[in-house]
Amino acid sequence: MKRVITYGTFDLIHYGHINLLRRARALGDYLIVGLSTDEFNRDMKNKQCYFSYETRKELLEAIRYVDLVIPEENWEQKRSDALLYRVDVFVMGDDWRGKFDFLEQQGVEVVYLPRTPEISSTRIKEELKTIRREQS
Ligand code: C2G
Repeated sequence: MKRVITYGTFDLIHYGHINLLRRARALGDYLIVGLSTDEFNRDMKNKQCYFSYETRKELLEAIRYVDLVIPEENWEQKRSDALLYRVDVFVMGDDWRGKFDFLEQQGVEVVYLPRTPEISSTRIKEELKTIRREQS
């Protein structure tokens, strides 16, 4: 069984996330998602999520490409996660290109996939704010 892992915040799940998860899963037989906790987002990623960790986890677990969701609590856990979950392939969008190549030293294949253009959680939030302003 080829085990794949990826990490992210996955707030306001959109087709860019789904495109990433589908391609990641296609690289193996089992996909693990390291989901950024609310604390990690707030303290280390400077991200204010719309949905809580529990809700974001529930949404991810409903996606056919996702087999397991684990908490991402810090930047350093990728090495130990790769060992603990016997990961073969690590996947991220190419906005992270080069940032996690160190995992190759422990025999993990590192793959950066092209991001889906245009869409982002930030853009969705901005456009919703505009709609709300126009309606008020
Ligand atoms: N993504 C994508 N296309 C988009 C938006 C996101 O391919 N239009 C990918 C990102 O490249 C990432 C994944 O979807 O691989 C999750 O995106 P985010 O939730 O924004 O995750 P990020 O904040 O990049 O956190 O330790 C790694 C970090 O937790 C990654």
